[in-house]
Amino acid sequence: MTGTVITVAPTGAESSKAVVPALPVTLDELVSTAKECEALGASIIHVHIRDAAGEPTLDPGRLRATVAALRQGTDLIVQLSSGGAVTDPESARLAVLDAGPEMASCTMGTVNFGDGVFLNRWEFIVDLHTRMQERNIVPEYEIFDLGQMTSLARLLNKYGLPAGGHVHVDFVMNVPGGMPGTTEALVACKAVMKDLPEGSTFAATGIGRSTVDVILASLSAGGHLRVGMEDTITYKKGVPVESNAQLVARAKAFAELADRPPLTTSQARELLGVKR
Ligand code: KMH
Ligand code: ZN
Repeated sequence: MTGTVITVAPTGAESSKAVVPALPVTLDELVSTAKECEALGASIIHVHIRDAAGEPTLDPGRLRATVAALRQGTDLIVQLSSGGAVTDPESARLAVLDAGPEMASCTMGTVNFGDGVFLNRWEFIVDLHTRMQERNIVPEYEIFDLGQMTSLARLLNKYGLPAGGHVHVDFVMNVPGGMPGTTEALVACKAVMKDLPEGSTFAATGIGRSTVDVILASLSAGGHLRVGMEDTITYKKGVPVESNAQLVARAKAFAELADRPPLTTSQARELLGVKR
């Protein structure tokens, strides 16, 4: 399939509504953002949710309601974050799977994350991977640094393929503490794709000002794209992002220029082995 899977990551756990008023934090805001982004060519939504005060939460009831509302309002592949915020305990992160998403993230190692630590112990990763296998939830393996690709190869060798049988990774680049958002780093990660099963696919996202560099590098290397206000709140130097739709529209334009237009939601499901 020659098109591009565009994932939108609209909210994240790091920005606050007070500082970024355009950030979708309520369920209504999230669903209308999702609809806009789907219409522009997004096929996956990577979801972090907020509580009534706009703070990050992994509340099980809210997660279930979010999955239901996104399913009802869109055909997007719903990918819940199992990463949460750096302060979330492992038990709450594992319980995210109980909300029954089609996909969930699975980060392949511990990384410094700004002033915090995004902790992902080996045993925790194994737990996430095997629970997703049991529940037919397709993982997106999140890679913040090169060595995490080696951990992924080890995970798959020891514990088998994920639900759906297809391996898809996302290079999350330029987190302060992780790999840089550069073409060189992306090429290094792509080189290690050879250690993953034949046909494995990758997407990439560049945090902050590396966003456009990473879009261009990923498209030119045959990769897919993730964009959204989880990853960048500045459209270009000195210009705040107006909406997630603005970022998806830009990603779509780049993908079309590269002659790899956005895949539809059903094409993305077929590629990634995701069953609705
Ligand atoms: N919020 C970060 C600490 C994920 O969603 O799986 C973790 C994160 C990764 O965003
Ligand atoms: Zn996330």
